[in-house]
Amino acid sequence: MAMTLDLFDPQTPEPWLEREADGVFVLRRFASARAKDLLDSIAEIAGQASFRQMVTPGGHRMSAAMTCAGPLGWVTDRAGYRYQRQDPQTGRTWPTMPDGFIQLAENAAEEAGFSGFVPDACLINRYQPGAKMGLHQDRDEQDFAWPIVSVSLGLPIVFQMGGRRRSDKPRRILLEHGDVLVWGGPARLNYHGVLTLKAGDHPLTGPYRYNLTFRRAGE
Ligand code: MD3
Ligand code: FE
Repeated sequence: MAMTLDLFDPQTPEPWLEREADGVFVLRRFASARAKDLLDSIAEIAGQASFRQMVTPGGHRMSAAMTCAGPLGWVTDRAGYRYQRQDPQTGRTWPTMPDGFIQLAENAAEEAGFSGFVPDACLINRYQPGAKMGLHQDRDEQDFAWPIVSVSLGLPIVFQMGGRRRSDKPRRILLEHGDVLVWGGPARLNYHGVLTLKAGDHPLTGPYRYNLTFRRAGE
């Protein structure tokens, strides 16, 4: 069967841009056409650095399973949150960030007005039904002038976009397969999280939702 690129195929919709706030954009379906490749890469990375549920400094096991790719990886344990070059599970460096990841992150950041974004860390979150991520800030990176680019794959989830303070009432945004969030500027340190993943069966990811977050963590 000949492979053709059909612009009217609902599996490969044309992306569209939604501005949520100053410095915050959702590039709807921006990663749809590349989703299969991204998922193949995730499986390859997980073969070298397996998904694990890390422990917070407070001693709670996170409900999302995580792994990383790139020169730096984000970890948490009883000692704290940090970026480091070694996977604590193996003592080896994290798997290489695939070129397709870097390209996607750079392209998405450019669309949202952040040119020259070169990630040095990709945190991969895997949510199973019941998993969530409470409101938090991402502030372990060195330079908050760089945005964070997040890619949603698989089952949909409700994202909570909070404000500067934890007490600011969050807005709810549904993130679906292929959506890319670019988050920078004055909103970079805003609180955010996701509600509990509901059970489902996605044609490409089965019971899971994956989230890739691309960061510039070092200098
Ligand atoms: C807003 N991940 O990995 S992605 C995280 O769906 C994280 O897995 C969530 O929060 C997830 O830290 C949300 C969207 C996102 C990522 C980073 C941000 C939003 C952000 C950093 C600052 C502000
Ligand atoms: Fe975060």
